[in-house]
Amino acid sequence: MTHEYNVPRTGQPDPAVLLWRDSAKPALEHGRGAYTILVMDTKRGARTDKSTIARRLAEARERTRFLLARVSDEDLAMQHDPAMSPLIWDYGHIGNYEELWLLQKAHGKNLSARELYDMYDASLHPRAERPSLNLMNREDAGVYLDAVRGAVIEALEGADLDGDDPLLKDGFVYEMIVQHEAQHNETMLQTLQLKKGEGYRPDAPVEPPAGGVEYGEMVPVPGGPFAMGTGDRARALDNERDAHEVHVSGFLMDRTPVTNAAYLEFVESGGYEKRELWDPVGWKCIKQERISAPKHWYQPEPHSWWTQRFGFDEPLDPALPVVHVSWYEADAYARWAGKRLPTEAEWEKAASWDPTSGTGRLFPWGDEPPTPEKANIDQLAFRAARVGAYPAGASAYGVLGMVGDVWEWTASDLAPYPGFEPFPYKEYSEIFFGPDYKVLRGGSWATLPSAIRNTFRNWDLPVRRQLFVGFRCAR
Ligand code: AVJ
Ligand code: FE
Repeated sequence: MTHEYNVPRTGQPDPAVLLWRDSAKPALEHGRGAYTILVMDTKRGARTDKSTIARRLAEARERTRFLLARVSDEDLAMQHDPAMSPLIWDYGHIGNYEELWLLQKAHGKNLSARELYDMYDASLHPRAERPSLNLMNREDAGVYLDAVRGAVIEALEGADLDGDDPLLKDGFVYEMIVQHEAQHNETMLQTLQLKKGEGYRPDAPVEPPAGGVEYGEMVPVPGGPFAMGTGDRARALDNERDAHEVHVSGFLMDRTPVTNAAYLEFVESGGYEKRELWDPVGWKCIKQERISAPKHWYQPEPHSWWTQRFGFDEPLDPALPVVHVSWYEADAYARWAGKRLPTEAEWEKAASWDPTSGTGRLFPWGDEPPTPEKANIDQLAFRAARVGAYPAGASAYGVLGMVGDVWEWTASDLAPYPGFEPFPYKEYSEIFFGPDYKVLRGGSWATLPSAIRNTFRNWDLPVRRQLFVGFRCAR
């Protein structure tokens, strides 16, 4: 099958290059130790200028291609897990979603045929169905993505970001698309972690800091009101809005995520055999699936635990945060430890609230953009670091590692904030509201800086373990 687009494909200068002519060239390439993505300051009403938008779009694309360049055509087309799309679907979907929002919805322009929209519409095809679609291969998808991007950059030059259209206002729809590509980058890494056969390891990862702290200390967070969520309409997604006052009672929060060492005690003390520790649905699920340890853990011999990361075997590092656990496993561990999972509100207060100024922070450490000293994000280390390895990233209350390393399960179901309005479409978050989905916070080492902040809400089913997800406890 060939796909036709109404955009010249060759002999044209790349408009993205023209647009970023004046702005500084991205300071660093992947793996060289710092971030290429500038985090705009949403707090003071500043908005991203067009050359920064173009640059961010280019950076997200660079990362997508960096990740996929190391995957064979066969592995790109295969479905590696029934819960995940073939990687080639993600690739085409990234382009089609961009066409839908940055061309069709924002500017009334169109490049491709209806059939392409149908194929790459996530709500039309459950992940298990996606391999049977007549998907574009790497080359065709690459041409398509470039054609869309070329037209997008062209349209951006004339876009009115100061008008009344809420989609374009302050660049919202562009921010949404940058975040979408970033989210799919992380999804693709989840798929690569599930992949069997040849291992996956990118070049030049940055060494995460070696230092860490013992797991176990708890930090007091006083009760009282704080502002949860955000009124930001430029960068935040619909489910993060609006800012609203929430009262929480005083509580204790784990200073760091739960480590492999701590979780191993739970495993070895028979935690997976004690029904009373488990949510009844979780109990049924672990018994049915014969689950007795986090995903990817195994024992070559009794009491020796190893794990597989991206197809490579390594001994379990006791100081790393536990990862690839379901909500049910996190919940059972917390009960076993005499603790509980934090609610979403508790998590956000511990991460964002600055009791001195009485305001929320964009990141745990403040409003300044992430750096490799503050958080393990952006796929630079390509793994989680030991807990407590980023003291410079502490929140106002002194809680560590809230952004980066591993996503953290919370006790809360995904629910709308007061006055929630779906924007720009119900399928982004509204259709997931309700008791089926649990909220995850904080991002992982695989999350791009553009796609994480203290107010960001992620969600998944409580049985899922494919995310780079761990947890911390409260009491
Ligand atoms: C917010 C991460 C749960 O991956 O399903 C991607 C984000 N929305 N494409 C997902 C999303 C549309 C979403 N999560
Ligand atoms: Fe998507």
